[in-house]
Amino acid sequence: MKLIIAIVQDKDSHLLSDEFANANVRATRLSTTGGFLRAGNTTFLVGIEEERVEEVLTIIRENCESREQLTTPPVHLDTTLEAGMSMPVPIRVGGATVFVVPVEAFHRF
Ligand code: 2BA
Repeated sequence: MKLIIAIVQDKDSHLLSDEFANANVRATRLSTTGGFLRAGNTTFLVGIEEERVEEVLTIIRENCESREQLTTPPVHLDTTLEAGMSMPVPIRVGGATVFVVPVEAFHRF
């Protein structure tokens, strides 16, 4: 068994939940916060048999969209501008950041 940890944008999380349910994939949603943007995102925990990992990755790939977002860098990082005048810069936030990790044991009591 594997544990898939997928961090996705909030905008994609409802559709992804629906698609997991349609495919009979059990998942837990956590409300999380990105360390860089400090904005909300959603983390899914999916415990799944090894032979279904590719299926789950395909569902994630097909339902999570990469988007450009404007962010204002912290003033101390923007050396080109006077203090207090940081300009928004575009960054591309991924469709999903996914970790696949081995599971030593799985119990459902
Ligand atoms: P955030 O940390 O809020 O990052 C949002 C986006 O900001 C990132 O998109 C990336 O485009 C940019 N970014 C992040 N750190 C940066 C840095 N040090 N310098 C320049 N740009 C930076 P993604 O890479 O698609 O990440 C989306 C979210 O996935 C992240 O939100 C974070 O919550 C999570 N994440 C990404 N990589 C991770 C990792 N290695 N470990 C744990 N969580 C991760």
